[in-house]
Amino acid sequence: MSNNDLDIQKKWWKEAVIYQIYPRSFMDSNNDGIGDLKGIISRLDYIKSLGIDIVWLNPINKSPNDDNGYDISDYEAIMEEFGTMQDFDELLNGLHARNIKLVMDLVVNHSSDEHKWFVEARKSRDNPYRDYYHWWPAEKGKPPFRKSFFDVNGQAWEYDAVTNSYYLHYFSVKQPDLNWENPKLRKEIYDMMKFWIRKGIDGFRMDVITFISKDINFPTITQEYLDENYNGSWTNYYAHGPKLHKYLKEINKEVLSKYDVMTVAEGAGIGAGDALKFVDEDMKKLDMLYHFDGTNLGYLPNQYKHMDPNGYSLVAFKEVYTKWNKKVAKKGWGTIYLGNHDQPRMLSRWGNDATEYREASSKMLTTFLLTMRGTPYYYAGDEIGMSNIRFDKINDYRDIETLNMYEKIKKENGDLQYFLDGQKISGRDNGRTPFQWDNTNNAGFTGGTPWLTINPDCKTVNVAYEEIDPDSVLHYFRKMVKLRKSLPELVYGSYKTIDKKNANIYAYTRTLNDRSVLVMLNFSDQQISFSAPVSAGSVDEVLLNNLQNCKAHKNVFQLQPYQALIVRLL
Ligand code: ISL
Ligand code: CA
Repeated sequence: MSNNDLDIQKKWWKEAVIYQIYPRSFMDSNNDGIGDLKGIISRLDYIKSLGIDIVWLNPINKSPNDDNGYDISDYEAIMEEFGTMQDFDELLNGLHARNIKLVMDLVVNHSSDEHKWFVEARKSRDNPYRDYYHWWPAEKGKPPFRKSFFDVNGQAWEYDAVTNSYYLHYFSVKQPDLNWENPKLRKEIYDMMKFWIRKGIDGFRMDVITFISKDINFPTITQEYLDENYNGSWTNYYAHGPKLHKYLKEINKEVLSKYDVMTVAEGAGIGAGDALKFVDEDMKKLDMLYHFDGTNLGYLPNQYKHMDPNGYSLVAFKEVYTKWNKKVAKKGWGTIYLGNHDQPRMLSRWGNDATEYREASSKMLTTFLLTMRGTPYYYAGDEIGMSNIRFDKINDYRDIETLNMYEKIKKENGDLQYFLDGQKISGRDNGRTPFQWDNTNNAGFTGGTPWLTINPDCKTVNVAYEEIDPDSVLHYFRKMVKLRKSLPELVYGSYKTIDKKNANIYAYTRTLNDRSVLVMLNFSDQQISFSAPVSAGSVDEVLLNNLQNCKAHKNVFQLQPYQALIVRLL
């Protein structure tokens, strides 16, 4: 045991399990095919039954839904499809009554082009809202290239004839970037944050917050420059704006420091070396950030999220999580996730969704998420083992990222089939198909036509079915949550990897006050013999096992495909 374990400041958000709900896909209450707040309210007892502590809701603010709510047209109103402010209050009260906290998405790198600020700003160059956004007057010539992630031409500057100027949009043309240089804009955002905190919410997940500061001289940037300074990536460049940390400090001072709320940054473009700049408590900025080093593993370089035919290397996977943990071992705090609304399903991406391995590998991944050091962000649907839907046709998709990327490749006469094959692995809609409640029509999600096709595996992969089966993925998740909550070493204990170079097994100990547990995870579809680095007598009891058998002789474990074992060490 190291003394540092004891020095870690205790916080409710370090001890919590966070459950992420994509409202559009969770439960539809009025049969329009779109999940809504009343739908979530109707499932509060289910959410409570999971044992989780915090719900993170993807954006529910008023939005024309160009990017499913990540394009906000009124920060203090609720999206019509999702319900009313009354519904929101009821949801918040319902969660709090069950001792569950609520974290909301804060989308302030950009607004919708239908937000009144932008509607005004584009009217004239001297409009009072003009400086709420970034403009490039056309008489200066074409603006220097900036990449847009969701633009059909890949260009982040859009020409607007009304004022003969271009505006900046890192995401779609309907998501103009807000100008954080403007103190009036910043004040509006801080007031808006306070509005929600005063309503009683418990924190914010901050969407692409690393992108808010721009070099407003807009220098010309070449690929060589990106290669040399930003590992070739626009995301990395966008994440290192000159005033980012000034703004984060200001957000903390003006808003966060006044309340007991948690924050987690979407850490796009941030490497482990920068982690403490964000989450060192002494710097008074944010509490947590989630990185992309894990979720980006195994994709081919320079090709749009196509999987390397050799898959990903478990050794590299272990290195990523070990490296990040090390950065926050003494100061700050980490996060762990394997999927969310921007990612394919964790089972398909990191486990094995073939029928024979579906359950074992789902449970194994759940064991990983809930035994690692750092706050787990668990994505709704993973607790029942939902998998990628793997659409064949572009028409099946609803996600602007996939649709606009397709248009772009088409314009460039690129290989559309290759792109579609890649989307089966990495497309965001894989993680957005409606939640599977039972085996009735539309999986019990809606009585209407679902906004996105429901995964046909819903006949057997659903809550109702798994409630009855005591060995289901769902029951395992509940057991695992309980175990985490009953063992302080799984929250505050130090983390140490074992047999780092083992290509199939991820094993580590978690230790607090001389109490240790050993976690062994078989990430492969083979039986693997694993020598635990402990003397035979020191393995005490098996605390959790995702399969029926535990074959062990002295300290050698025969781990079955995707087996997960947690044992107490004496
Ligand atoms: O940098 C990227 C380009 O590939 C992405 O990883 C990017 O960081 C990510 O897509 C940002 O996600 C967040 O902001 C988007 C929204 O579409 C996502 O759903 C959200 O999670 C724009 O608001
Ligand atoms: Ca609805």
